[in-house]
Amino acid sequence: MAERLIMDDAAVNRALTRMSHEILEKNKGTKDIVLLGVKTRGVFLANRIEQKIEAIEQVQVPTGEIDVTHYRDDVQNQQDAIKVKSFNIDVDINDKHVIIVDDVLYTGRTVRASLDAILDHARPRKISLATLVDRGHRELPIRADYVGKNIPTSSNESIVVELEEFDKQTAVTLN
Ligand code: 3GP
Ligand code: 5GP
Ligand code: MG
Repeated sequence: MAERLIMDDAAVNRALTRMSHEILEKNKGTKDIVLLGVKTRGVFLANRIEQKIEAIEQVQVPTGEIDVTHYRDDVQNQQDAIKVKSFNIDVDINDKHVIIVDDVLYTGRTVRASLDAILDHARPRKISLATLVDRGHRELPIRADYVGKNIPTSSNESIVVELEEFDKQTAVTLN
């Protein structure tokens, strides 16, 4: 199947700038906000949003990362020991407004796993979701509060997200 460029570097940057403004507008500033990036690329996106918010508001929003590999309901051998080990949030999220940041939202199972991981260990006041791409096909009642771009896909297509912090360039392509 032919590759199709959906967002170039500038488009990704603009989308993240808009999402940062939306976060600030909807929450009337940065109070109590904590950004949690879902490994791998969600972590870099959360860092980019943190930097944009700092440029706009001169406030550093606490930003951490979350690895939900062992919380996914389609992963076998989920032992509690592994669950505890995989929870590695180094910021205090109790009574905070946690914004989960991920690259692609698809079935919603990763977000469900993130909610599970977070709520097993803390009680945030509120949890929201930001995603660079929403490709549809939800299997759970989950939606994003902040979306970079809605990209309708068929199940056999895949969205490739590249970020220059991790890949050789920044781009979103449909394969
Ligand atoms: P990420 O670590 O940036 O999220 O899930 C591991 C990687 O595989 C992800 O990188 C994601 O980009 C890529 N990927 C591509 N298609 C899929 C898919 O359908 N499901 C999952 N879980 N990951 C996918
Ligand atoms: P979900 O759990 O919602 O089905 O999928 C979300 C997670 O799987 C995201 O963290 C994302 O990295 C990955 N994912 C699912 N579909 C795709 C896709 O088409 N492209 C990419 N890059 N990642 C995907
Ligand atoms: Mg991801």
